[in-house]
Amino acid sequence: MKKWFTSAFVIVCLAFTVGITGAWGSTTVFSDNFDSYLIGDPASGGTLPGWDVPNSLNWKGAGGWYVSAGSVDLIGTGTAYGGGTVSSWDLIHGNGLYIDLDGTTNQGGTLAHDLSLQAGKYVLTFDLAGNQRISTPDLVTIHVSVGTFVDQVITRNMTDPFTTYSIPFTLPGASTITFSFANAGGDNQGALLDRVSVSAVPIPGAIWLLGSGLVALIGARRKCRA
Ligand SMILES: [Ca+2]
Ligand SMILES: [Ca+2]
Ligand SMILES: [Ca+2]
Repeated sequence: MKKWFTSAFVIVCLAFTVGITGAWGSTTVFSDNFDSYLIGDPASGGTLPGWDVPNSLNWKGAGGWYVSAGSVDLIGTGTAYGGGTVSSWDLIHGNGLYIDLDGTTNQGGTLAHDLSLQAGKYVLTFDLAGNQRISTPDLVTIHVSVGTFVDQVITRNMTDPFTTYSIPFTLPGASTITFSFANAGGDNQGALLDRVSVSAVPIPGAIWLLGSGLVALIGARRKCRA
């Protein structure tokens, strides 16, 4: 009888694990790594007069992104600074393009995006790095408007690498949310933002089913002992 329980327990545990793995397979509903935007594209405010190389300083936004306060820069691979080398503004190589959250107007920027979502559980994920240039730390407020606001302040020091952060939130009903990243201060050297995504997290029904399976098994075992 003991053997039967051990085998059954192993099977349930395996199913439980598979169930969790499958159920946790969240669906990405929004994703942007900024790599698709055109450097120097005037349509997105990319080219400033008098600069001798294409650049996207004081980026106006594209792909649904907009700047609601201050300014931000679109920098990274292939960008350059007034006559500098092409890679001079690629502060952390290997990330394509990314955002400097404090543009070139001495006003820390707020970069925002709207998104229409159904009711449910979600997680906002993004990578944030230090400014890589000056020692003053950057404070970034991440704001998600979901009826009741979700705010999180993250501090990044100068040499901090890209680190992934996640902010979960729940939408009680279908609505359009706004998520934004606001860099405090204004010294033209802001925290760096890349790989922003929003994923729907399904409620793992399989866990409940398998959980009740476990309860039943424990009950059966007790019965058997008695
Ligand atoms: Ca990128
Ligand atoms: Ca800047
Ligand atoms: Ca700064």
